Amino acid sequence: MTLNPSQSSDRRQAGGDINRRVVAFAAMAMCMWMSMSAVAGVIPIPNSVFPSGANLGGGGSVVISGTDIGTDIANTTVTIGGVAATIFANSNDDIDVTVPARATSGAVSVVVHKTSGAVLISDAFLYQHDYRGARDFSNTANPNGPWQYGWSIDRAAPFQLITDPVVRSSCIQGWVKSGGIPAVLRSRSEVLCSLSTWYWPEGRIGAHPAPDGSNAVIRFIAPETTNYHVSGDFTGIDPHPTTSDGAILQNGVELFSANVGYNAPQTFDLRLDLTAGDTLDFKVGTGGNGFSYDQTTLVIVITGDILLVDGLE
Ligand SMILES: [Ca+2]
Repeated sequence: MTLNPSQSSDRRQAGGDINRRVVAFAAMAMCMWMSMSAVAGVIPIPNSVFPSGANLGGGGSVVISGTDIGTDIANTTVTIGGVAATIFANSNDDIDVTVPARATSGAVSVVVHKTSGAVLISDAFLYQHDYRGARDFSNTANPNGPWQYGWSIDRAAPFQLITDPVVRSSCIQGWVKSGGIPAVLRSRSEVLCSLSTWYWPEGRIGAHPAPDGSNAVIRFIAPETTNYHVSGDFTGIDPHPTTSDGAILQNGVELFSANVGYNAPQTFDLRLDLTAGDTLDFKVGTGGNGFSYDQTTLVIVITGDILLVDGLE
């Protein structure tokens, strides 16, 4: 098949019209874009959600970071899995939110809404049935679901809640008893935090004893009656070095204890039958030689058998 000259000419004419229309449309679109940009500004792009998960009860503190993401906070909202997350702090480049509760486990999306538009981070956040001391940490609520942050005069003494205002620095946040310590803190950084004399691994929860020998305590209260797998470690993070002690008590009865040095994890791996309401206290003391340089971090992972049989895991 060949094209006759008129057909070819018509098509060239048609092509020219299309080209002119494309150019005109592009120019119009550019004007519209420039106008919208001038009015609304550029939408800040989040580059991380940290930690990127929670237990189903929610309540944990999460940092959403990105250049200028925390500006114009009065006109900013955040949803996690379609439910509003409460903003409780911000700086120019991050927003701190409290995670909403959720009925089922699984990945959900995070959306940051600004006046200039909304940014979707697909499947950025994972709800799980287990409990993790660091991931579930709250900078706004104490008690926080099954978790409480506090202190005791010594290892055997009763737990007392810390009710003083929280501290929040460039890379740590948390609960500090009036006077400075004991303290229960969590790194809010995705990288190793070098602060004071510490080398604090990203995302870890920590506990520091006091000069009078008072222990810092992280308490877990069993939400269900079942068998629980409790695992993790105590690790010193001060090279001067840390000389603390770590202990785990069930309803005040000691199950585990270890002296804790610098960068040498003291691990625990327990199977425990707990009744709903039973307490597990994770305590950090001075090691019997003073409190200096005793900043200690913990990994705590708790999984209840009854939570694994609903087919969602
Ligand atoms: Ca010590």
